[in-house]
Amino acid sequence: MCKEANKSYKLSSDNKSRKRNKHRRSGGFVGYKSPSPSKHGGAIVSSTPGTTRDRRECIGRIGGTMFQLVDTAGVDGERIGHLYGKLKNQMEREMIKQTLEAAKTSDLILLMFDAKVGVTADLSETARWLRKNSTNINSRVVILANKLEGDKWTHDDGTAATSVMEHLLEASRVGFGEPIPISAEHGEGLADIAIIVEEMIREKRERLGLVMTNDDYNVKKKRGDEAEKPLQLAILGRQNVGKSTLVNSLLKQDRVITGETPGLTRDSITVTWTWNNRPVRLCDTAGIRRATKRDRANDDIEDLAVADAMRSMKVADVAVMVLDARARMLQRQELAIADQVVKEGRALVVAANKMDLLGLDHTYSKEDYAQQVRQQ
Ligand SMILES: Nc1nc2c(ncn2[C@@H]2O[C@H](COP(=O)(O)OP(=O)(O)OP(=O)(O)O)[C@@H](O)[C@H]2O)c(=O)[nH]1
Ligand SMILES: [Mg+2]
Repeated sequence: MCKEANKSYKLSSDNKSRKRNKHRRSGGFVGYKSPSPSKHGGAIVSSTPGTTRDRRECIGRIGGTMFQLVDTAGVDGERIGHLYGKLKNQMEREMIKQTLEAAKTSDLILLMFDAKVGVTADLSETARWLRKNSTNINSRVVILANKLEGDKWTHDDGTAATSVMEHLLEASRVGFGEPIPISAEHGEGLADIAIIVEEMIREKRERLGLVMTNDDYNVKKKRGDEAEKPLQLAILGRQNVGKSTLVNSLLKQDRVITGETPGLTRDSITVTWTWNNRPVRLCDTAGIRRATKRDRANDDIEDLAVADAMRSMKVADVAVMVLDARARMLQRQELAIADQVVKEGRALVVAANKMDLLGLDHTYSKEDYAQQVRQQ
């Protein structure tokens, strides 16, 4: 069970039942709980392309095997163009940079395409891009043919099923071996991924000379649990005040996307950070606008992002509310957020950002500003 993202990957694979014709799935039982953000706090899922912007990590589990799972923003030819400066959208560039970082640091890259649509120029270009940029010699790319629920598509009846089989054949020529047919929405075909993950974990352990069994892991985890629990720190505030920039400064790396477009962050992104030898779970969240403004915008994704931010605040030990100091005083929305934090019994820290833009001089100092905010 993934705690932060609440994604549940319970996969149990049955290797013996892998006898299948070319694109049939294994008979292994697969249970995949698709994230339901409004209820469970998982990654925001929407049919709108480009919903995922940041790289979101959580712990996946297959049987007793644990691994780190990273969800990334989608890649296509155009977005790759933004990375190499041919196109100039800063947000797109930030998104693809995060995806590239995930690809470079992962052992297994699952490249997913819509098997009903087939191999597009975007998929071929992404495959080329991965081949060129994958710096980890031990990493492996596996193509997932998505949206193949049920078994109808395996019957060659001269109609849509035939084209799916052709798409799979085409995908096998992309250069990463045979694609694995899955249905992410229905949780089908994931046992085949489980087999690959288990294989890769075994290989990696052997390569690194690690002989830790799952029992060892559980003992270690239990000991760790008993030792020191990381402090949960949620960074909250209105849009564009600099929450993500603050997270990156603390981590000393471009871990989350930042930029001048308000509403950039969507999913809450939790990252482990060590401060003074103490583990901290640092959580960047979406900017929170007033409900009236949100109502006017009528954007479901924003509503889900705000709900995710509030959920992150509720599980935090400390909530840091970031202000844009230029406003010189707390906004009504900020008072409402602070009120919620206190009502939830979380410790509240108020951080004034963008002090460099405040125009401080002898008539108005940092202390004057702090005094003004405190009085509110
Ligand atoms: N001058 C100045 N600019 C800053 C500072 N902190 C952040 N910015 C800029 O403010 C803009 C917004 O920063 P983000 O960190 O993306 O803001 P955010 O609060 O995460 O925004 P959302 O995710 O949209 O809610 C970016 O263009 C940053 O470069 C600061 O201390 N000084
Ligand atoms: Mg942000």
